Amino acid sequence: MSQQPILISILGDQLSLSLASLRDSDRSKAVVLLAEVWDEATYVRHHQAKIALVFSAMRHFAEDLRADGWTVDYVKLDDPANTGSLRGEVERGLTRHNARGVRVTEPGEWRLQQDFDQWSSVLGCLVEILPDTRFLCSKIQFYTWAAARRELRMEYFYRDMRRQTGLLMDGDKPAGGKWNFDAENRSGPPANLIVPAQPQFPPDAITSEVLVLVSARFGDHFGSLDGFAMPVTRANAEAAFADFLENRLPTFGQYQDAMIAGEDFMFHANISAAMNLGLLDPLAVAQAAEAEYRAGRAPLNAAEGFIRQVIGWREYVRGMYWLDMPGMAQANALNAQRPLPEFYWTGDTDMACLADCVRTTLDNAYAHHIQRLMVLGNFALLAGIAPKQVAEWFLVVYADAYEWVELPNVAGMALHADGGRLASKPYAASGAYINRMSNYCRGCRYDVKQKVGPDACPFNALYWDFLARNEAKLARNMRLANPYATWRRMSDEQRAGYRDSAARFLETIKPAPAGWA
Ligand code: DLZ
Ligand code: SF4
Repeated sequence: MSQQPILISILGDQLSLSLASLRDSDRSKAVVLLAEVWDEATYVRHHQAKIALVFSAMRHFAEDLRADGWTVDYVKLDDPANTGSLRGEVERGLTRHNARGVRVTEPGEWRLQQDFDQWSSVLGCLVEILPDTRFLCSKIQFYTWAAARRELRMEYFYRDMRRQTGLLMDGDKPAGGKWNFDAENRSGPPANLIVPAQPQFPPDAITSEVLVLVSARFGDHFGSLDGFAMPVTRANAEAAFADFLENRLPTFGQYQDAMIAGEDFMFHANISAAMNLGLLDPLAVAQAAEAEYRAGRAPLNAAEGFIRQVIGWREYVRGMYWLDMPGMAQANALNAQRPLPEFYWTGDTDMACLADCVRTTLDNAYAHHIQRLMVLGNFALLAGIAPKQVAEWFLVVYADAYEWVELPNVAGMALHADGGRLASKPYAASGAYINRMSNYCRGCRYDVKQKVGPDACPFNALYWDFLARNEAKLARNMRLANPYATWRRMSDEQRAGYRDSAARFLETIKPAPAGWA
């Protein structure tokens, strides 16, 4: 290279050839740096499969970049000179390539944004930070949307995104005459439901090498690498998504909220890990889902439900994250202080629903939406587990979890720690909900129909205990008017029975030992 090159530093979840920092650069005057670093692999003790996925996808992406004509410098974790930090690797890269400056795309997490903001002064060179254009709504657009409103509900944001993208629009009207078909996404699972198998992507040579590395260096982290078969390239991810469109999208809408013991993926697309890494483009997947509906191969409630998650909820939580950080990480509106139970790490509990949700999390670094929200999240909400501990757990255990998406979902949606900024009411539910939406209760030692006592489903007493404990904060919420009216109609004895049963159950929960996460 005749003149000093620019160093383009790409993070492990920025694996898109259309990335802003690449799109604006000249291949002949740039070196792309990808670095596996100890700091990113351990700032929380990520699930082993999550680390394997990120490293393998990074190594495959380096190959894609080279094939696309880029000069790539790839630093492996076990390179003896590896400093262990992103900043350290960028500093070494600048010297190695005699580069004149650094170009990056903004990171997905606030802690890294703080770090990037110092790079220019610390490294003593020009550091250009470009917006992440893989999101459909820029931060500025979201801040402008938020500034004009008192209540920041996803539904109105989603409608704007539908209008902006033209997805599922007939002129200026929503397809089918309604914006949201959520009410048609709530069937429980019938006994004979057949769920198609997930596509598998067995390890190639690159992934096999990564699995050996992760097992040697992170073998004491949560989770298993057995049967690792996640998509690690764009081609894999596109094949996984095509399989979803063909085999599961038509049924996805109806059973979006259903759970069956041992059916770890149900009809879900299971593309969030690949999409959050950058292997799939959100707009393209939403357009493909619409095309299935327009071609008559998928019903509207399925296509709309899927598109709402991708262009509505996903973009909305990302906007809320940047709007509310760093406060979001500290929020604890319900003053929940209980430590995280040990069974979140081991799955060792008699509650069949929770045991199965932790098991799939250990096995797959995945649980589907309703398992996360209405079993794992709901229990943490009702039991009053400290939001920071719950958030850290979710960030550790799921392959798709980066703080921009995980924290608003946990602190805002699941735990109501933000006092209702994201969700108009807490997603609190008793055992009856889990029984309606799953077959878990049939295999449980607790009885979902019993209200109190040692054999009653713990969710039942915990539900009323939660409402009673938080009455001063929640009773004025119109959406909780019915449950609070029921609570007040109960006899003193009934109320005391629930509270006593909940207290006895909570006493039996063993907290996780310090240092798990
Ligand atoms: C999650 C992750 C892991 C495990 N390892 C790396 C790494 O070694 N190098 C890297 O650039 N990125 C890694 N990542 C992804 C980052 O943590 C992610 O970019 C930030 O959390 C921002 O979303
Ligand atoms: Fe879960 Fe209660 Fe059903 Fe057991 S009875 S599976 S604890 S909801």
